[in-house]
This record gives sequence, C-alpha cells and structure tokens, in this order.
Amino acid sequence: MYSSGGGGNNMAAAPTSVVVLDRGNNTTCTINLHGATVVSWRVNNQEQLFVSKQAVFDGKKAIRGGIPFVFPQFGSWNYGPQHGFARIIRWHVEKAPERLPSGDIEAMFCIVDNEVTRSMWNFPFRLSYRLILREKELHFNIGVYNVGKDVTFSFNLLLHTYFKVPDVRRCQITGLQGCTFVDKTRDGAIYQEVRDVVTVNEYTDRVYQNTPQEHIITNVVSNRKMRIQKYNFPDTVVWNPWVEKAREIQDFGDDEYPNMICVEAGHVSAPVILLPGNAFEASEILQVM
Ligand code: TA6
Repeated sequence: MYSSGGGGNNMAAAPTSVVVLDRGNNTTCTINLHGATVVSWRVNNQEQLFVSKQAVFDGKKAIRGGIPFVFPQFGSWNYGPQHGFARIIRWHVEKAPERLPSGDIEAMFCIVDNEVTRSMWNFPFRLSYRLILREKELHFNIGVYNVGKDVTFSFNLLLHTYFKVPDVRRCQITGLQGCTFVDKTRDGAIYQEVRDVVTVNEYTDRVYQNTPQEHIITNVVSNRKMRIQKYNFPDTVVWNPWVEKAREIQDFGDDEYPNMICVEAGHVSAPVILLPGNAFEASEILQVM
C-alpha cells in the first residue's frame, strides 16, 4: 500500500509521501519519496534504523537518519549540495509494492535528469532503486544508466545508512582490518586499520577503501548482529558525530549520538566512469542475525 502526494520530480513536493512495504508479522519498510529515503525498517516490530527526533520533513532538507541516497557526489560539492541531489529530490514510484511468490515484498523507485538536476550536473541519466523486504533482510539493487549518446559522466554512489543501536560504545564492526582509510577527523590523513574489530568511542568519520564484501556490526537492536553484504561498493564509511559535532548539527539531538552508527556502503574513493549507453549496478543486503 502507498500514499503519494502526486508525481513529479520537484523539490517542493508534499513531504508526507511515503511508500510502505508490509510483509506481515510486523515486518515493514517505509520509504519517503523525498530522496527515496528509507525512514524505517521494522523486523518483528523492532526498528533497525535511527532517525533523529530533530529530523526535518519539509521536502527540501535531507532527512537526518534512515538511509539517505548519496548521488552523484559524496561529500562537499562545488556545483550543488553536500552529498549530491538524489537525497533531496522527489523520486517516482516505478513499481508499487508487490508480494513476490517467495512471500517477499518488492518495490522500485527511480529518478531521471530534469531541469533541477541538469542545473547542477548537466548529464542525461536514469537512476533506479529496487528494494526487496524479506523476513529478516532488506535488499537494495541500484542501477545507474547513462542514457546519453555521446557524453561520458562520472559519479559517486553511497547508501548513508544510520543503524539504530542501544549504545554505540558496545558496537564492533568486522571486516576493516588491514584496510587503508581517510580520516576526516584528522584533516584527511591516511592510515591503515590494525584492529580486527573497529569500535567507536570518539568522533569518527572515516572512508575505508577497498573493503571486503561483508561486515558484521555487533550489539545493534536487541543486542543482535547486523550483517552487511555489498557488491560493487568498494568503500565503507564509518561515522558518528559524537559530542561536539552533534551539537553543531541542527537536525540532530545533542544526546542522540550514542544511539546511532553510520556504516555506509559506497563507491566514493574513486568515481565510477560511465560511457554513453552504459549501465552501472551495485547492491547491498542488510540482514538481522
Ligand atoms: O558519511 C559521513 C559524512 O560524510 C560525514 O562527513 C558527515 O558530514 C555526515 O556524512 C553527514 O553529512 P550531512 O551532509 O548529512 O550532514
């Protein structure tokens, strides 16, 4: 079932437009068409994603929490907003939620270039986003298409996932040992990760490069584990604003940083180069263990 405030890919669209995938058994996934931002994923009535109590739902600002969709730029940008335009424009419902023979629920969303996107990034593109809600898993399949005839373009792509956690200090992330990372808390200095499990006990903002396909985060909701599997996403970003940065972020509560951790699958260290007529595909699976 979904309710939409009308189609159209414009920044001033109704902020209340959400699509809900309902698998039954209190297992649901809710997508806000503003940025196709997943704003809730409940497994047996347990919320897995963090959304700030201060998050703004005005159809303009990026939603502070859930899974913002970062494209075509990761980080600051000379031509447009930080982290690109995909998370702040309205997406189309390409396929309304439908139950598959497996019992899982599938839905698809898309955006194409328009006057607004071309004013920042003058390229013809199509971006499709397929979500599948399974019993304890959420699948993301992304397709980027260069629909032009003669222009090559390059882009970054990242799923900026905010996981809800009882206490971030008790979380451990596997699969980063030996990886090189850019530490944005230390002016972008480059280091190598020596720990077999990464913990977060301070302001953390790291872009880990060429990471393995799998990570496990321990002590998420109900002290369970969250498994991340990623394909064609060579990088992993780990972020927590901690005390000081939390105070600086308007749409983030000063006391909320212990209850979230961002572990983000992305293609950000090196851009994807896409020739005319070509497609790029990437995917991610989140699994509650
Ligand atoms: O993904 C981590 C990061 O790039 C951090 O540098 C921090 O800026 C965070 O994203 C949030 O960015 P935002 O633009 O949503 O405030």
